[in-house]
Amino acid sequence: MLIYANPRHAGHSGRQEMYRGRLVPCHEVPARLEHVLAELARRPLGEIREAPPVARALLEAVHAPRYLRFLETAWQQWVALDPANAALDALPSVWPVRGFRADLEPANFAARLGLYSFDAGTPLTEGTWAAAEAGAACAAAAAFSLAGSGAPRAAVALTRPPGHHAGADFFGGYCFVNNAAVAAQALREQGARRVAVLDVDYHHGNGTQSLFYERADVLTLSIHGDPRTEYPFYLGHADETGAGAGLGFNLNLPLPAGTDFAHWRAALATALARIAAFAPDALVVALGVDTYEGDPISRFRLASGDYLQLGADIAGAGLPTVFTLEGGYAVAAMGTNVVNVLEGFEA
Ligand code: SP5
Ligand code: ZN
Repeated sequence: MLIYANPRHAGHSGRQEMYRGRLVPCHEVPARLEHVLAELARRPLGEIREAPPVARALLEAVHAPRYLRFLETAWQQWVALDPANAALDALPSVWPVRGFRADLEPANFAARLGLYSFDAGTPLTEGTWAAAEAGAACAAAAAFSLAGSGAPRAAVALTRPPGHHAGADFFGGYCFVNNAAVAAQALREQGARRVAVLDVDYHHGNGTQSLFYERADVLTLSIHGDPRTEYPFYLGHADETGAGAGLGFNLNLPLPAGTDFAHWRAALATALARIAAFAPDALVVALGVDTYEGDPISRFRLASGDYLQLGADIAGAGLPTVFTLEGGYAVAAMGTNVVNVLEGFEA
């Protein structure tokens, strides 16, 4: 398999996220990806490459242009408010909920930060845009690498920050640019007639679901902690099945906190059966390993060895596959768990 690494990822390094009235250290840290790279050095699975720049038109096929323009210059605007802000992260604290105007872009920076976000857990830092854009470039390059004769069966985008919570015009859940959606859109644009996006992160992929909710050419599926108790709460329920032309092309498989691999794997079998019926030309896997039993913010009970089977089950779909990297916060186990999925896929 081909692996695309993001050379800019470490520039995105948040200090603190809001949790229960306190600012606590960020869970989504650069060391996560360094552990994956270290494990890939121990267990090589393929050539590791850098990606060429991502086309703006591809980003704009996924995200609103005004959102991308905001993200590009948000850090500079934040520091312009007060030079002392350079030592702080930008964290939103005000949002336009039901009944407010979301069509207007406020002049006030804090108001724009809130307009384009949905939580106070996702700090925007000096290197956030560069990291997110370079991560999307990895996702696009991974998708494009699967075309043509002699193409590999699978390509991996080592994306950081993650992407699956980001929607057309909002960031949140540690995500800014939806890398899995960029990969799916790139696959469509290079000729795949139908693409499935399977999200195995502990948290529902609300951004990916919302981006494709009214489309029949991209089937979205997510296996995740039940949003009645788990983040992101407001989306990811079983009765969300798509709308308009996309009706029937979204499948949510929420599972209770405490779910072990045997029960998780049964949900995966349901998802894979739906994918087989859809008969896509390619698959995108939004690969979070926060389903791990040791994850500090999640409550499934997958063991490190289970990820080998998970990868093998996904390989059983028999499809050209792009992996994007999503969550996983047991930092020291991150390399083992991610590389186990990829090794299981290859076996
Ligand atoms: C990509 C991804 O996995 N995003 C997850 C975002 C979760 N944000 C909410 C985290 C709540 C933190 N709870 C801390 C519990 C400490 N015991
Ligand atoms: Zn997650």
